[in-house]
Amino acid sequence: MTPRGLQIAARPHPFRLAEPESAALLVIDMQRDFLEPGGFGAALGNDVRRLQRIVPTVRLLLDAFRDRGLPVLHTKEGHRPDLSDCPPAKRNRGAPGMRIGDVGPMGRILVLGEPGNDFVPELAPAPGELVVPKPGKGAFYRTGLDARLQALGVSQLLLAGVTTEVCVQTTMREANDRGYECLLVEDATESYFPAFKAATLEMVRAQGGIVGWTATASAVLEGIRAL
Ligand code: TIU
Repeated sequence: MTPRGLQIAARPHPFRLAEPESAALLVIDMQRDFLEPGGFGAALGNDVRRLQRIVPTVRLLLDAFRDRGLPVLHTKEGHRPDLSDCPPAKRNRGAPGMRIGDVGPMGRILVLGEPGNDFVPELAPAPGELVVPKPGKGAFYRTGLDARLQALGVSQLLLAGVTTEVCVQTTMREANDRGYECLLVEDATESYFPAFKAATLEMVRAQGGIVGWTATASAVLEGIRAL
């Protein structure tokens, strides 16, 4: 049982943990395709180095959840090799040097099973942790994630990963609409655009937490350690 009143110091107000096993860490798309040169993020014209600095912080969260035996899930954005799950509306977006499915230095861009589509080594899933491949920005679109979370008895999600205003925010909104309480870990998420990250954190917690909560990783770690 959670000690009565156990909370994470969060904004716009404290985040009360439900039963410990009800809170899962959802790590969004910490893949080479977004964090390393030669992947999808770089092909879109982004400076991918910005995203690399959150890796140690995400690792601290992973270690804390693992130590406590709390649920951990990892999403992975990618498409089938035949690209049957990649609509032209996605493949043709932007003006990238390489498109989804083209061959780059880490294999085919944003294609499941390619070296560049794998997780960065420091954040590789541990045995038993769920990996959720996803064709879209949101982790609930064509994945079965909702059913998996329900089967685990999860009602609260602590979100980390990239990019803040694209896949993370989309997933957080999807989760909120499905009834999950969501907390976005401020220094365990990153964007190619600092202003977009800042705006996302603000819009999540505005209006009394219209989408959910935000908190620092140290506040989350303190809350988890108290469990
Ligand atoms: N381009 C961009 O910012 N993000 C994505 O395409 N996917 C994710 O955010 N994972």
